[in-house]
Amino acid sequence: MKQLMRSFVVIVAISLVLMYVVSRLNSAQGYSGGNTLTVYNWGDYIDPEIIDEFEEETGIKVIYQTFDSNEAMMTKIEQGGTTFDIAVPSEYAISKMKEEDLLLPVEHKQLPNLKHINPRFLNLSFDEGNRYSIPYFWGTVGVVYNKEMLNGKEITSWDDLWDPELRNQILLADGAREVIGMGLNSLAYSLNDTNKTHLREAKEKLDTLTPNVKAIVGDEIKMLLANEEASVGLVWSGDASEIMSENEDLDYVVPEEGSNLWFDNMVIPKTAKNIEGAHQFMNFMLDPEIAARNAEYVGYSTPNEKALDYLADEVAEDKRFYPDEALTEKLEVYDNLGKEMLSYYNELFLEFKMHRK
Ligand code: SPD
Repeated sequence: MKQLMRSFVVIVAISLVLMYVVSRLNSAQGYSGGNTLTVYNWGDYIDPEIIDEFEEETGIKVIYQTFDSNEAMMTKIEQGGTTFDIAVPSEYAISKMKEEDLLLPVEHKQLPNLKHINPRFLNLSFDEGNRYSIPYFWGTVGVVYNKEMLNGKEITSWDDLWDPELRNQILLADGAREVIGMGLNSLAYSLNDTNKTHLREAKEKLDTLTPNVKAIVGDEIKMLLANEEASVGLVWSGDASEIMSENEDLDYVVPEEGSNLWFDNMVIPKTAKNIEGAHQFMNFMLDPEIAARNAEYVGYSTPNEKALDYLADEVAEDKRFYPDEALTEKLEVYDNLGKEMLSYYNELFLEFKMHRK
């Protein structure tokens, strides 16, 4: 009997050690579950103190990873090596991920703070009924420019960027749809154009912008423009807003020919291990006070109506970053153009990058 008892204790002890080793290995590899939550977000897109507060309040440990394009994010999620509990794709990527069955439905019952979102940002065509995605930030694509460096010259149109006086003065955000989109918009084509002749025309027009392009860069675009390393940048509105608070010579414009209106929403990938934690995280980010502080920190526009009460009036009423519906109706939201067409956009963008070398 004693022998049996001893064997039992040894087996229990070995099992406990094994369970501990497996859980350590899982968290070292970024696997989530139990008391961890793996969040996959754009770079520079959250106030780190908010993550700390979420951890303190819920006892959940956040493993945080970043990406710099929808394409990179989708590839990683499709490959499935690391499992994520939360990701933050843009609208066309959400539509593609839904199509590929990569997302779990969101339980609205677990999100009491969802009521704070302005209905204008709910039930959009890429995710009717918000079955799979919950608004995080929104904005436009436009041009940030340094009024002093341009000697008072204003930028109003995409074509202004082709001015020979801007030689080596333009920084471009590293986004295929944004850059090819600028070429398309400058030719009065749609941002969702799938006509290959139009797309090639847009790429050829972009090639002629090459002498003015100083670099194609990621999040460092903000630091370079704020430090006046270049006078003009093709940026997402939130990046412009952030650097305009650091350099008062900067201004932001959405060119008159038109541009992109985008939405970044939180989703739960199908492979998520901590679905309850994912809902807790979503609801936490939807809290008006948290959403306001997050917007203040990253510079992007919050879809949370109640959060606007916590923001300074000059921020919440700035039409450059909180354009009203009359203005946004003139802008285009990217469609999910399908795998083949998205690859074609990427191919043209790569060719444009090579042309610069
Ligand atoms: N540094 C954070 C950038 C996030 C921008 N998201 C814009 C998506 C446009 N499709």
